[in-house]
Amino acid sequence: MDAVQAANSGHPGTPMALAPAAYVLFNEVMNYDPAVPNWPGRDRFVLSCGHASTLLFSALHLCGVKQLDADGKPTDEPAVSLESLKQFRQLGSRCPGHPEHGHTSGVETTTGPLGQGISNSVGMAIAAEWLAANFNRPGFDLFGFNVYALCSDGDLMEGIGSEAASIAGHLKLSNLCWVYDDNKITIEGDTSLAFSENVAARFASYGWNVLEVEDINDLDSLRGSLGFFRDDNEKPTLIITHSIIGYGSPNKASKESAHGAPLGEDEVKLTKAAYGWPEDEKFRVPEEVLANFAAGVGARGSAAREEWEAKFADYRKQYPDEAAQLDLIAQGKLPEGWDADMEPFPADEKGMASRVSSGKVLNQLAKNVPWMLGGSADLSPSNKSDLTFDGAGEFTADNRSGRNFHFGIREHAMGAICNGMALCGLRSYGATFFVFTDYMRPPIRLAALMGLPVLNIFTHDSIGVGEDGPTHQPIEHLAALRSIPNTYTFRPADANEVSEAYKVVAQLTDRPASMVLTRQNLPTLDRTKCGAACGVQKGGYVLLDAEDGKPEVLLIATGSEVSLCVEAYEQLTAEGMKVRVVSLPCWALFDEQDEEYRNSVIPSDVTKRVGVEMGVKLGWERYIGRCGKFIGMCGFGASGPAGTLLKHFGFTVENIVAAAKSL
Ligand SMILES: Cc1ncc(C[n+]2csc(CCOP(=O)(O)OP(=O)(O)O)c2C)c(N)n1
Ligand SMILES: [Mg+2]
Repeated sequence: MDAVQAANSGHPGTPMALAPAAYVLFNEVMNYDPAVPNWPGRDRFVLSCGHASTLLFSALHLCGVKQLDADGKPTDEPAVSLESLKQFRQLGSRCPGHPEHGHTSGVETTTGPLGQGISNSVGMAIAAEWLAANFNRPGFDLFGFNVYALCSDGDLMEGIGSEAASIAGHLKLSNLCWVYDDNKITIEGDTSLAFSENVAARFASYGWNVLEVEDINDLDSLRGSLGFFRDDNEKPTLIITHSIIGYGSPNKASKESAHGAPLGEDEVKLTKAAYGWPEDEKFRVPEEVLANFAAGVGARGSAAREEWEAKFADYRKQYPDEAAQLDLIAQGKLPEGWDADMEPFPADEKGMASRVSSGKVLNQLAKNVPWMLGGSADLSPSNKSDLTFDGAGEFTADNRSGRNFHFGIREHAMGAICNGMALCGLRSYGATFFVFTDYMRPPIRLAALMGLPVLNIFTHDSIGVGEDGPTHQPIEHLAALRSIPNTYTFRPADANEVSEAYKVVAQLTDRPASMVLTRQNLPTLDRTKCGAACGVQKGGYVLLDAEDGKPEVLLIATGSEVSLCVEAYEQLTAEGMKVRVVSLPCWALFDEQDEEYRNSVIPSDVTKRVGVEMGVKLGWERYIGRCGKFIGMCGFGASGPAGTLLKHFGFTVENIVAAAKSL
């Protein structure tokens, strides 16, 4: 109440109502050591209703969670001091409007967009199971942590919440517990305005245990339900709790006005009086409260963590290789020899689709990075995203050690589940058709915001899809993906560019990346004649150049259009024009290079430029300049054979040649 009032902005009602659940979870139930909030064996807590952020910040404060330094080492500094709480929602405060992972230690994931947190929690529960299956040994139960999420009506109304719950039930993730705050209120008023389904029956049909706590203030009932969850090994558990938003506020309790606005100074006083609390004292935290948390979560957590560490020290002696792998996972590093199998592809005029080379390279890489795992939203035969080497296996309800996932046709949840897996140190990837990035933009954005190195494999990247038609042909998607800050979007031109792009992606620690790949074949360029594919590591490079290195015209392209430019180059060069072809597979990476390099690839004094990409022009202006020509898409595609479509929309060598000559 005080933090929201001081900020004159925020959401007081839900934190007030859910305090009992946070208290029981943190202080009595969770295996969690506030002194080492990144201990790998800890239970995870996700506040999916991120608007109730002061609840999490207060819990972290009361538990005495320590802030981690940049290397992940705990410091003496509290993650959330009382001073930070007083600075709620102010610039630079550890208590921002919504919980931000990486900013405030103890915040396991960034939440606020409803439905994302609970879906991340599914990925975390999967990670717990996968780590246990692959790293636990007899007598060494290092992993087996539980994942708890607090969620609200909005979380369960959002489609992504249903997708995530459905797959969690299917996979029988019995280490997953959602506590649902059924408070019958959202921003516009009573939930009956828009939400009348039987949530309990819905979750039962998903294959969840469903328990009910009539009054969230009934701690024994909460304890009993959480105890049931911990004893059950069959299914995920939903605990439906009933709470009153703004509980304790004489005039605002149970009203939608308690959701998203400060109670007001007078009402805060009245509420404190109702609780028997000194009315005029703000941010009051009695010593005995801190002592209670220290004796609860503090003592229990440090004992559990120390026991785990002692066990891990023994494990290290008996299983040094596994322990070394776990060290790498915790540090976000790659094992030695991760790129040992990544061989160059020989030149080949017929070549292969970049989805096919991606499948090969993914397998070469994943073979040597044992914690690289993922799958597709029911399109793996098309996405070529399966790991096919011996021992890769499938992750199912009966086999937790497998590395191939069947996310089902649930792109949105797939993205968020991959984020949850990455938050536990796994190198996760998800695959689908490029056009369906629209179904998973929110988790891509959150991965970027959190700096998670999640990989997206997107195939069928253009009108080159052909007969499936405009519903399946991405047009604005490259521009849309590139517009997300802190992401790398690669659209490689041939198999060797694919391989080089994967090398960059594998080494990422602080951002997600997308591979945008073709369905149709692409020639594998002859690198004895072209610039080396390792130029991909700079985002863009000179592929072919004028003989004297002083071109009069630049042909700039990405992906499948690069080989068209190569043909146009040959024609134009034969006709005596001085041409350079620039392959620009990753704009963001290219833009990070110094001015000298960028100018050496796209010289500022060569203003005759042609850009070619089967997408919208948006963004191309900065590479082709004001005088440049763009051959791209101005509207939607069409259904027809790919070759016909390419001609129809102007993606031909003749058209590129003509554009170059017209400048
Ligand atoms: C995806 C998404 N849509 C909309 C919002 C804006 N928003 C914040 S809270 C909320 C609904 C509040 O109702 P509920 O989820 O029941 O939370 P309560 O007020 O009960 O805590 C909405 C629509 C959001 N945060 N995320
Ligand atoms: Mg609600």
